Amino acid sequence: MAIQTIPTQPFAGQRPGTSGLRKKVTVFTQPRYLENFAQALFDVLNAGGAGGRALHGQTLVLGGDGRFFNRSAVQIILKLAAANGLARVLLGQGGILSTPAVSAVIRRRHAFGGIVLSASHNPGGPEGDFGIKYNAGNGGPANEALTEAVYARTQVLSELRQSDAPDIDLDRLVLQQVEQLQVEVIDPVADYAAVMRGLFDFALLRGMFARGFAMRVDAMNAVGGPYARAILEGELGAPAGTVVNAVPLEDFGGLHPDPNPVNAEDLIAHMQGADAPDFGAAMDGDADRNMVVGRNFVVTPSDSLALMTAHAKLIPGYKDGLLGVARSMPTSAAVDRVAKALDLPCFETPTGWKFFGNLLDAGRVSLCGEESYGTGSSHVREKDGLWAILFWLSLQGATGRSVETLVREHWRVYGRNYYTRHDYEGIAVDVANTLMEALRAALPALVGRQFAQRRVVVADDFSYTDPVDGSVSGQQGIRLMFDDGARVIFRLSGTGTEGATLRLYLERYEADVAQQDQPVQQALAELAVVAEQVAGIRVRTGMAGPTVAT
Ligand code: VG1
Ligand code: CO
Repeated sequence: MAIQTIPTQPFAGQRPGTSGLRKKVTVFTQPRYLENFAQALFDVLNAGGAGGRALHGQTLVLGGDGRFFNRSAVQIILKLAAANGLARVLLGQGGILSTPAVSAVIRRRHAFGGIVLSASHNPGGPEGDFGIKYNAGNGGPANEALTEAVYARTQVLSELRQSDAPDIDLDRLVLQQVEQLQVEVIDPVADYAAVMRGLFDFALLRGMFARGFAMRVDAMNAVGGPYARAILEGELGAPAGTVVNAVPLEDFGGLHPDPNPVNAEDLIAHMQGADAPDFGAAMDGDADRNMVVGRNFVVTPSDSLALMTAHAKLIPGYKDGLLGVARSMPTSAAVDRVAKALDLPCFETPTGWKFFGNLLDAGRVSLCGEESYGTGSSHVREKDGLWAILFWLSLQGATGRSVETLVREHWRVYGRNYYTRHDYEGIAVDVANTLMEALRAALPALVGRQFAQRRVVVADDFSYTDPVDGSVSGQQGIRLMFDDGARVIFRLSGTGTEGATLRLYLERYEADVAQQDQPVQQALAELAVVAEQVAGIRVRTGMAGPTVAT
């Protein structure tokens, strides 16, 4: 075994997006593509790119969502890690670790950081997507300064350092050696399960299942399966079969592991009808997203965050109250109303979990959420699908109320924020950019403009100044805010791998209980018309409507 120095050339476009570097598998499997990115990351970290300490002699956590190329990518990264001075890698068995589990392991074991191999909710398989993301010592996604430094490094890289050692055994829970690097294969679930035990009343949950509470969790053939099975069926005594599609498959069995009513239609179908279970839930590819469903009733992620905030004191891990809450800008303002009532600080951040890290580290917030089916708390530094499911299960156990009753009561007290997201996928990149530029240029003239009974009070391009480190992130989404609290937001996705995806977010507030039961798309139809009038999406893209509306 020897460490070799291999010449390489930069690949264009290795810039991480909303959540790491995501590309087609066919791109990632080009010789030296993954190697280059990992080498650039190690170079930046060894130069003190994560707060001054070098990576040399440190411990890194490594695992992924089990998608196609996961196992090969692990072997590649280990060979580079061994040649770049790491002392130890904690590797999830089989190369498996969910995103929240990576975060939990980094924090519990005081690791230097971790690498997540996942393209999250993007489809997998040889024709699908792959991804890689670095998480820092706090367990959270690297900040923009670090990801930009890694990108810059990829553009000038000329050498790889890697070991020519043979592949290691990913599946046995033993200590192995690659050069001087120790690779410890760990149980992917143990650390994560310990964190959950510390937050929730497992005895209460066990009692619910003992009394016949029926639940269906769809893991969508992705990485959440082993976690949900071990905790729900193993520790909490839910009947076998409570977790379906529970074995992570390289192509997710052809499913699109994005837990929304469109992609998780099988779960939605099971939650309809008289014999439906009490509670349904789904997770995404890397198990950081969640969808919560009651009998004949789907919970909007923005409402979920608001409701969790309102009831947090019922959960042992949050019984002393919350420090504050944060939501991404496009997420509905439902949580703002709860925060106001509870006198809690409430922050609005750009899209992407990395922006919550500083607020969590500084003790300014306890719960965070995004409209894209992501909720989480200070227990890790990622959104966490199974945590959210256990939270909702606990709320039902503590109150004796159903999902639907909990949400309807919430609307009665706080009002309802009707909310939808329209995705226009696969737009030509230049068409999407021109659309956004035209909108930006039109902003000054939009302020004060009247659309039917509403008037625009704010029209801007969202810019965020991190209250902890003062860093500024501009151009985070175009907002039209109206005098009645309604909002229309436009932004381009930063996780796609084909063309551009335009996301249109629509929201309006309804205080009148008698008006809270309209079909969502109907309730927001007027705002969709305004969006079209302002942005000309259909004219510019030639699309008759969104590809997905959730
Ligand atoms: C999307 C979501 C965003 C989420 C991100 C990563 O990003 O909108 O809220 O944080 O995915 O989630 P974008 O840039 O495509 O809108 V995951 O579960 O894919 O890591
Ligand atoms: Co995800």
